[in-house]
Amino acid sequence: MYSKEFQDSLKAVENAREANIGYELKRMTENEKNELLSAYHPDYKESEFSVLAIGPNKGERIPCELCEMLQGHSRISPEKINLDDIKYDTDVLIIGGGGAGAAAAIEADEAGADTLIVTKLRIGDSNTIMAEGGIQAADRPGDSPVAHFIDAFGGGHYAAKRELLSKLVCDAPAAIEWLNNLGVEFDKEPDGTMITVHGGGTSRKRMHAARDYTGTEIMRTLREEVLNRDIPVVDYTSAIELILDEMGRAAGAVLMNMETKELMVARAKTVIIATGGAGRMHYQGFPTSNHYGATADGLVLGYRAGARLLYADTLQYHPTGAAYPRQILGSLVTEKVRSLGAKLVNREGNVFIHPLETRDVAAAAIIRECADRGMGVSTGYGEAVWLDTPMIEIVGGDGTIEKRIPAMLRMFSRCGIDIRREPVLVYPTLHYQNGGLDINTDGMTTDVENLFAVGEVAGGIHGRNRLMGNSLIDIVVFGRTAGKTASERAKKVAPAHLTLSHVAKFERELNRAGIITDVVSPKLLPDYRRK
Ligand code: MEZ
Repeated sequence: MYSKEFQDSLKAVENAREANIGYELKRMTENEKNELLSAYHPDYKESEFSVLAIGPNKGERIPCELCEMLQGHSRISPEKINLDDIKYDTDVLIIGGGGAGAAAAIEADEAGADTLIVTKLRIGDSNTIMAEGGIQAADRPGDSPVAHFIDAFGGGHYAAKRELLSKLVCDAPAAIEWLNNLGVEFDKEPDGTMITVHGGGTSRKRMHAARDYTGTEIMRTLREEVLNRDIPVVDYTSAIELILDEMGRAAGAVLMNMETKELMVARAKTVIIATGGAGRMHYQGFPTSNHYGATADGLVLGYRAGARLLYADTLQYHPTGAAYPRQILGSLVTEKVRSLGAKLVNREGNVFIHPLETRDVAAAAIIRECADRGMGVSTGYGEAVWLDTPMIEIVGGDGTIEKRIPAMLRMFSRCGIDIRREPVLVYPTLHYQNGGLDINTDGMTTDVENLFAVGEVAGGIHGRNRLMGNSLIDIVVFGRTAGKTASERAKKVAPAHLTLSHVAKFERELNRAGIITDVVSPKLLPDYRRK
């Protein structure tokens, strides 16, 4: 039941609603945004960062929790692994069964390579299925890849690797067509035209969607295609270390059965890391919108094998994580809610930020509203602001919520909240890893030959902040490219001598740097047991 404070605040929001719908808050200037970010965005909280003492990014600042993982001990003693005892032998080994891994597998298979997916949970358990609001592609009249590039480059603070972003926006329309042909049920007008809306930071309506379960629908389709093609998938099996050949090229992985802990060797001619993000690291204590397995594994595997990270110090806090009630704390309240007309308002019912500012800016504005201005609503376990969802039905007409965002309606109605009539409480939630392994336009890591990284584990495509809908498109564009290239390269790789010497070398570096730790990595799963 709502407290007196809640009820007073709710009344204020209701009373201000009509006026707020017509109220157009100006967009912030570049300077205003920078000031806001440096004062309130978690990426700028210096006490939460450490400096790496070893490895390819030695000397760089990264989140303390990630630093611990990257400088942790291996799960294996390399000398105890018999690399001649090969359990799986394949051309292309794909680590991770989310959207990027599945897209890569389909293209590798299409190109004729023997392909194997290993995944520590089940195929489809991934952040892909957690993405709700949409997928971007400039394929409508009046839009262009150039406009898409400009929006994403600015939104990412001009830090994206231009060649990667350029590939993303140029290949996006074909990727949508590919998904459509595979059977993704995009929202369409009766004449078949795709319905598109704005997302934060977009200058054109280029967000395609399948209601508000876009990622789930895309994953459903990709998963079916993988299974229809009989591409082998080994579930509940994690990769815990990469294997290299004597030339330092990726050549397989040490796998671990998640239940029995049995260790196995997979030999491959090329390896694609598609392990996703890191929300379950709960950086700075934030809740997360991520799936259960998002624990930065791919960063650890790649880093130990010598692959450099790019922008590992920047994370995305989605502005609208559910803040109430507690059982859905941190769950995603899709940005599409704001695309459809809902505004963010404070405890007094005042609009304090343009609803479609980029995510980092909107998140920082919410944190400021709660931390500094005393304008948050106390939930009993934190502070939050309102997202005034009933505005959607006023702007779009009765039935809009049920038609366009049924998953949101269902999530809150299970908690006794009808978002058509009541606003919801939100606060930033850890949503996306902006940085990751440094790659080229083929999706291959810049430092380790024949090692590819696709999806959230890769860095540089979006710069230091990502726009909504650009990760669902990146998993398809770069997943497909990596699958094709990995398959081509696999044709030219002769079987070589396998080694884990990089793991032993990393352990020596830990010692030399005087790092004493009992952390073992990759983490694989979060630990929520009470200590
Ligand atoms: O790209 C995303 O992160 C996404 C679609 C999320 C959302 O708000 O729905």
